[in-house]
Amino acid sequence: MASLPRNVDVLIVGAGFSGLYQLHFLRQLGFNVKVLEAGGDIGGTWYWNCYPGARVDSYASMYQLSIDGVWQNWSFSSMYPARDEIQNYFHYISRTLELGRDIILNTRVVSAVYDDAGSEWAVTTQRGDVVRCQFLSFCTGFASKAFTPAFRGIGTFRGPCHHTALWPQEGIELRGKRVAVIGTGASGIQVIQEAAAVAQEVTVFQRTPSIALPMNQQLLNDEAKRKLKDGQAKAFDARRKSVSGLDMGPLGQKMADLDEGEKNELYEGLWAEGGFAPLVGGFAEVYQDDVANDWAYGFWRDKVRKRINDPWLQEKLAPTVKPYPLGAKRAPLEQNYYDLFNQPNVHLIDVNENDIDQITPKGIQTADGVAREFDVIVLATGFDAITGSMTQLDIRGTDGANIHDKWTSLASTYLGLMTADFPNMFFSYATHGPTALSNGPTALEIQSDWIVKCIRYTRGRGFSSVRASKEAEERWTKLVNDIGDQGLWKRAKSWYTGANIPGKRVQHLNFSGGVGLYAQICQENEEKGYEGFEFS
Ligand code: N01
Repeated sequence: MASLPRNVDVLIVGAGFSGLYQLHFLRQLGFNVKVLEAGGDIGGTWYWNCYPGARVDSYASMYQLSIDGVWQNWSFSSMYPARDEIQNYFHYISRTLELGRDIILNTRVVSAVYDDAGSEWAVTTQRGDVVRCQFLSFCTGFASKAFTPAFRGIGTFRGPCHHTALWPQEGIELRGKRVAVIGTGASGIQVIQEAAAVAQEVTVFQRTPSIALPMNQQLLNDEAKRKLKDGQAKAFDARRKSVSGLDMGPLGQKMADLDEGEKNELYEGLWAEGGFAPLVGGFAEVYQDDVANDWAYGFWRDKVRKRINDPWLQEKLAPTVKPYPLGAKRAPLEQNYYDLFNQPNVHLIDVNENDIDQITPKGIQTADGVAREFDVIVLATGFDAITGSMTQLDIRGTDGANIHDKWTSLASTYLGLMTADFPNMFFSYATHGPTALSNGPTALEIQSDWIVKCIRYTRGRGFSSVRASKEAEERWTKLVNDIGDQGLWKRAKSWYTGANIPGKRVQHLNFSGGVGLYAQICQENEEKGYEGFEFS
C-alpha cells in the first residue's frame, strides 16, 4: 500500500469507479498521482453499501469500465451482480492495472484550501496530515453523505441500528430476527427482499411507495457471456451516445399515434425485458407529458397489483393515484418485492397515517402509541445526495469562497466539472453532470476523459491554473435549470432535486439533457480549447 506523500501533481479523493479510472489515465500521461480513500478498501459506494441484498441495478454489460485490456477479461456471473462480486471486480481492475501502489486507504479528506499565489491545494486528512497538489479531483460520487432523519430517541436503541450506507463490514445476522426497515427506496427494497426470506418478522415503514420495476435477473452461462463480450465494444459506443448511458433508448413511436392494444403490446415487451427497459426504453414523452406519464403509471400499477393479495396493501404499494410522476424518482429494481407482502412475516406501516414517534431501547413507537419490539433497525433513509458529497467537506477556493456556502445557496457549476472560484479543482459523477439520470460508468468516463485531457492541456501549455469563468458557469447553470424545468422532476420529493433533505434548497442537481448530448458538449468544449475556462 502507498504511503502518504507530501506533494503530488494530482490528488484524487475517492477510490470508486471515477477515482480508479482517472488514476490509470493520469498515470499513463506521466503525472504523479495518488488517491486518498476514506474506506478500508477500494470500491467507493460498493465498499460502504455492504447491507444485505445490495446489488447493482444496471445490467452487467453496462456496469463496467471500458478500459482496454480490462473489460475483455472480466465477466459477471449474472445480469445484476451482487455487491461482493462487484467488489471482486474492483479488485480485478486494481490488480490488472496495478493501481494499488497509488491508493491510500483509511484516509478521509476533511478539508482542502487553495493557495492562489502558488496555484496549489493543501488537502488535510482526518489525522491532520497535509498533502499539497496542483490539481485536485473529487471522485466522491453522489451518495457519500448518508442521511438519517432526526428520530427522537435514535441513540437509545439497544440492538444494531445502522444506515444502509454505513452497514458494518462484518455484517449483521438477520436470520430469525425481528427486523424494522425504515425507507422503501432502492436500498430499502433490497434489504426487505433479503430480510423477508430469513427474518422472523420484517416491519416496513413506508412514507412514499416506490415505483419499482422488475429486475428479471438472469444467470449468465458461458454462451451468454460470450455473446455479451462479442457485442461489448459496440455497446460501449452506443451507451455514450444514448440518453441514459445504457445501450438502449426510448421507443421511436409517439404514444398518441398508437391505440391501446399497440401501446400495451410494446410495454409488455419492455416489461418482459426487465430492468430499466419500461422506463428508459419506453415512450420519450413519459418524462415530460402528464397524459403519457399517467398511462405508463397505470400499466405499472395494474401489473404490480396482480401480485398483491390484500386490497389495503395493493393501495399502499401501488396506489390508484400515482404518488409522483413515473421516472421523476429513481426507479428501484425488484425481484420479489411485491409478492413478499403476501407472506405472514412481512408487515407494512404507512408513516403518513401512523408516523414514527420515537425509537426506544427496545424498538419503535408509533404515533398511535403502539411500541413494537425489534432486534435490528435498518435505516434505508437515503442521502444528502450529489452536492452533499462535497458540501460536507471544508473546501475553500479563492476570495474566501467555500463550497458549502456556495452550493447551499445555489448549486452552480460549469459543465458539471468545475465551479468558479475553485481553480484546479474537478469533480465527476456529481453536481450538474448527468449523474443520477445516467448509468454511472458511462457518465463518469465521459467526465473523467475531459478532466484528464484538461489537466494535460493545462500542464502541456505551461499554465499553472485552470478555472471556470463566472459567465460560463451562469450559462451552464441556467441551461441545467431550463432543461430540468421541462421535465417532471420537481413534482417528486426526491434526492434528484434535494427535496428529500429537510431545509435543503430544491433545485435541479442533474443535467437532464441526456448523456449523448452531454458527451457532445464536453467534446466540443475540448475541441474549442476549453471555451469558458480561464488559464493562467
Ligand atoms: O435512498 P432513497 P436509497 N420517515 O432516497 C425514506 C442508489 N442506489 O438509499 O420517498 C420515513 O431512494 C424515503 O421516503 P420518501 C440509487 O440511485 C442504487 O434507497 O422520501 N421514511 C425513501 O423511501 C438510489 O436511488 C442501488 O417519502 C423516510 C427512503 O427513506 C439511491 O442510491 C441500490 C424518512 C430513502 O430512499 C438512493 O437510494 C441502492 C422519514 N423521516 C441505492 N426519511 C443499486 O443500483 C426518508 N425516508 C443497487
